[in-house]
Amino acid sequence: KSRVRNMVSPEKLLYKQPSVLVGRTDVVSVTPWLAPIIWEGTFDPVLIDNIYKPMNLTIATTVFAIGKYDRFIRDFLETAEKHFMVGFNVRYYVFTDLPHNVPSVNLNQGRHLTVIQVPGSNRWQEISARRMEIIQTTIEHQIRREADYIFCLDVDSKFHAHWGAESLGRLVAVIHPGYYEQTRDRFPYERRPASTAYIHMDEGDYYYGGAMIGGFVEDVYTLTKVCRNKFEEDAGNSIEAARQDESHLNRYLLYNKPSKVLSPEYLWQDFKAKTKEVKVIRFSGVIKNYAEVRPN
Ligand code: 2GW
Ligand code: MN
Repeated sequence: KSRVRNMVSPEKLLYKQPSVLVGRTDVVSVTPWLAPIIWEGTFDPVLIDNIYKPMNLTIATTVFAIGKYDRFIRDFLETAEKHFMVGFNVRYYVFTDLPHNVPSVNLNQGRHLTVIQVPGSNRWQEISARRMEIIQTTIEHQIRREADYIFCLDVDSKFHAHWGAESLGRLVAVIHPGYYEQTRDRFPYERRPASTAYIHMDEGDYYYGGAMIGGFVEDVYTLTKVCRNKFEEDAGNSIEAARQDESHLNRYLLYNKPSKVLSPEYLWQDFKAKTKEVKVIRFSGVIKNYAEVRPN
């Protein structure tokens, strides 16, 4: 689709004066390579959405629902309609082996759903590897023409609060809610040098969650292409990274720094109690019965 145009200033919008002295001090809101880390209280959502809205952007959103994960689609879509990129053009792409099980959900104006049939599988390793491949090829054949930005999300999740244009950037990653208080040697990176996802104990920035990748369509295209190739290279050497696609993602992001980092507000887990620095949970993974939803 069209390249992203210059920003248009929000005319006649009254908003609070920004300060260079007063703001959040309990969290770090910029990385050492000067990418913003998005926390509640560091941005004005009305101002940001007003800057981006005149650009008439389209945001692609991909989710996979293979096998019994079809049960998560309804809540995902219904809560996204309430909270995710409200007022923007959104195109959902649902990849599933059971297209007839995709529920019909009422979509707001400017929002569109495409169901794409993909082969089923019983092996997570295969679904995980194929996810990168399918995103890559669908960007090539379709999404590239239809959207400016893309978010690739886990389907076993719900939105609970505002997720808007503050999340847009060239390459966007999210900090995993499980490890942000830990030192890098405790991160579950792939630690075997034989894997192409290998990260040394003394390296690494954050532990990023695999349930959200975002950015310009072309940047996410390159990410999925590289991760897919490395996945396949590992498979050829009979090696599978510790956390599959998440391991490859973390390795990619170490050498290709994200231009924006979302705080764990954008990827929580329902079983985890809220911590004091998290003022709002915007998106979280639901509690699931593993025995019930996962193939053996
Ligand atoms: C099949 C076997 C074992 C585990 C999952 C699946 C499975 C995954 C499936 O039968 N059908 C399916 O549609 N999925 C899709 O993959 C679905 O979109 C789901 O949200 C996504 C990731 O699987 P999930 O949500 O069960 O794994 P989590 O929540 O533990 O995911 C984190 O870790 C993964 C790597 O191990 C991924 O990086 C994922 O993105 C992370 O959030
Ligand atoms: Mn998940």
